[in-house]
Amino acid sequence: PAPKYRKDYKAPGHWTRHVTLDINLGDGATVVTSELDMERNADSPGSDLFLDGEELKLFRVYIRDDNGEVTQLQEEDDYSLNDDGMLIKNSSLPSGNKYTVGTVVQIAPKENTRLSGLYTSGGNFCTQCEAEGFRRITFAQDRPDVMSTFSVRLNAWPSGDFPVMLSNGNNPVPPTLIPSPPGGEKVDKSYAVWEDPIPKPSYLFALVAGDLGSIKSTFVTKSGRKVKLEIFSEKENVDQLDWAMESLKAAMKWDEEKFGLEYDLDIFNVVAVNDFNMGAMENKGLNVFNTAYVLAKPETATDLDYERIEGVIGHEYFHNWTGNRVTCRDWFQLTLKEGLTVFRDQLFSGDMGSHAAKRIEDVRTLRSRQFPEDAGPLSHPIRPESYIAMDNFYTATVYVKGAEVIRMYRTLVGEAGFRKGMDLYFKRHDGQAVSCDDFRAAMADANDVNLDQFERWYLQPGTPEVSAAGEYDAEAKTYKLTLKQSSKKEDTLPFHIPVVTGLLLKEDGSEGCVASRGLELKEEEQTFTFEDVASEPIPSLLRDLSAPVKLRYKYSDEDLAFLMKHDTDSFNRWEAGQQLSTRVILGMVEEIKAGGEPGALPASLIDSFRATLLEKDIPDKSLQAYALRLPDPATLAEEMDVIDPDALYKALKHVRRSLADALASELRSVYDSAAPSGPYKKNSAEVGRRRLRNTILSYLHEPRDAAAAKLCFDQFEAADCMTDKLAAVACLANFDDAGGAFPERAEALSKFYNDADGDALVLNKWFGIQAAADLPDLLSRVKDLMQHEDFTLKNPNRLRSVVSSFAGSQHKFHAKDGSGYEFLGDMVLEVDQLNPQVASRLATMFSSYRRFDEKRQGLMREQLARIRDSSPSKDTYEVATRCLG
Ligand code: HT7
Ligand code: ZN
Repeated sequence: PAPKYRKDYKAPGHWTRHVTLDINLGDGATVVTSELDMERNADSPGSDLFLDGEELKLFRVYIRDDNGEVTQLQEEDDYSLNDDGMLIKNSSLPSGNKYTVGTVVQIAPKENTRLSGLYTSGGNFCTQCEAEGFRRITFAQDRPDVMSTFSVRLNAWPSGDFPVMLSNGNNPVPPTLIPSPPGGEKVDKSYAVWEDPIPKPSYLFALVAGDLGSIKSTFVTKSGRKVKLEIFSEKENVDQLDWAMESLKAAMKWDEEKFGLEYDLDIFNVVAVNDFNMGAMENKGLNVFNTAYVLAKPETATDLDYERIEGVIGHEYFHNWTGNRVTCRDWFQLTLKEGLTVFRDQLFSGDMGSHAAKRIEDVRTLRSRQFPEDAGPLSHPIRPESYIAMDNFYTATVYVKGAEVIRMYRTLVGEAGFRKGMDLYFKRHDGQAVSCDDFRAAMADANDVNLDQFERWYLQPGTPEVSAAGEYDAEAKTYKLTLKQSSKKEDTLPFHIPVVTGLLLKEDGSEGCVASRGLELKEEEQTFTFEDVASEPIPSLLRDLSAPVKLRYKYSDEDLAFLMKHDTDSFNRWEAGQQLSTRVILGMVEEIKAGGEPGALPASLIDSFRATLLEKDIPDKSLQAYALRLPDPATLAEEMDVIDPDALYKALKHVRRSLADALASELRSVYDSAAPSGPYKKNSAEVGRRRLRNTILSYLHEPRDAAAAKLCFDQFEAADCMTDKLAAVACLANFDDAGGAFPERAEALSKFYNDADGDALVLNKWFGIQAAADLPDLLSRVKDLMQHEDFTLKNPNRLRSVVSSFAGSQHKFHAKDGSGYEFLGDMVLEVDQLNPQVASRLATMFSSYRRFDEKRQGLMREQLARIRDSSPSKDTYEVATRCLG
């Protein structure tokens, strides 16, 4: 398959101004009649017309000129077909400026296992059109720079199976029975009409039809318009929709208050479906969601699930302006909408809860997912230069680093300046398909600043490193800070990096920060001077992680302990603790690699953990919990020259166990004092309390002895919500029950399964904790799990709950004999037959192979080559070949 290049962008020779669809959803095949009202692009007269189309059975193609005259087109004479679509010769098109192209095609939604285009989930019809799914429904200009209004008529039979028929926009005709002809055969058919008056690209088209339950509400916009809100799910789950509705209303209000952005239609619908490749989709006025990001009740959803639902509901809603009204010129610009919308959802979640906790969570994701991606063969700039399968570019880099880039604009121009930039962006580009350069220009022009160099964040991949060194002049009372930037990627030009820096006086940390400045590092090396610094400071650098870079500064252990205690930036207080534990863990990794056994933990680490554990004045218990968590394996692995998964596993286990032993009584007493004192509540204080207590439970279960098993089982039995229940059973899953030991494990897992009572999302958790358990024979247990009657490869959530959980838990995946790799290779090949998008994503789990020892590299490369050589889908082929380089 041939790649597409960003540099080759060309506007189309024709524009589709309006799309009329008539879709027959029957028991058998689905027939789609479409009419595209076209207008020639005056800039490229005489162009042929290309319509994308894939796996469509074509019945006929016709043209209607602007006098209403219809001509049937003939293959070869008038048009040609290939696997990608249809090329209609200019000579077969009317010479006038405007004309209509009609096609009639047949598709097979029930056989659609790719979950792209129109497919069925649980007997209901639904669509997923981003990035290139619309072409699997009908022939069309399936490219984001072609924006059209839509009229959709849905016809369905038998009518009783389709009480719900939805599409984008307004609904002049809700589901209505088609009258049978007098005296004729009874027609048990119904239809509905939807009109979307706001031009949109085809990737935002959606339809949903079937038998669903719903909850309803309304939202009155700031200008007084009443919007009808409705959230749909399978009928048995409607009791789990309230939180999504509450989150939606909060998001609508927040966007009005923070960005002045008001919803523009009279209807906003959300539908939850069980079979979905990603998290959710922002189709205009009809968001479609993976059930995992909608359904919640305390008995089945954890606090983290609730937070994710709030964030994703917000994210998809915010796309209405950042993505839908102003969309992408081409798919290379994906971060224009995704980076910006992730940033907006991060701000929203911070405003709804705690900014510091949210920032820590987001930085953990950046470091554990994006930094490794940027260090491996799939590394790409946030605005990629080429792709084979666009679906492969919904990456941590485009989304998460993209959001960091947007955050840097705000750091550089300030909150008010950022709002001015956003206002100008909407003023200039509402209704347009634009580029990342247009966004940057709006930010620069609104604030009268030069952001030319800032473009390098869009052009250059890789995680820059910033090293810092400071010098205090006691006589002059100045502090000179020298910052240097570098990159592991060759030919990288200096980035424009905001380095927010605070200074804390060593002698009297209690005075807090004496100076805080937003430094702008633009050269390879720059020195910044702080005046009037009374005594020697310790710098607090890159506050709140003001840029997606790796910072190097030679802090002593005492400096870090000082910052943990005194830094006025709560993110950097957490960061200092992470650095301290990273240092200890990596030191142990070296000892283990050198053939030794890991030694005792330094007293400084135990003391700082004790201090954090016993700290009484942390109002936000989530922050306290995060400060007690060790850096995750993926983040630690990033700091190793050659990743040694066995040594890393051993070191981490040793540190966790040593902390559990050294602080046993303190951990237990804080665990006990954090026990629930009343009925379940979902407020931030209670969420923080549960988070802290369950973080402590994960230490307390480390001895893996009878007492620890009992403690976990007691929590499991007493739990009044999924958060506490899952935390307990996840710990129990780690107890090795070989030979009948620890019967609590099987008992809890069996009870958990029975309590699930078939709830798909709870069963995903049940599969997930077992597939990620810390057990020696994990792979064979995973293979057994896949024989379970509730396991299926066809549902992406279920598949990931086993396969991705196993591979993501690292240690057994990287077993030296290559068994984990062979398992993943087999899975990729099998799933690729069903769903290439999901398979190629699984294949990316091999992408860090170059970071491992020769033997593991060879074993992973073998699997990648096996995948590449097995004629896989273009999605999976692209991942395998890019990994192999
Ligand atoms: N914009 C949406 C992306 C998405 C997607 C992409 C490819 C294949 C399937 C997909 N489902 C959703 C989701 C978002 O980022 O908001
Ligand atoms: Zn998005």
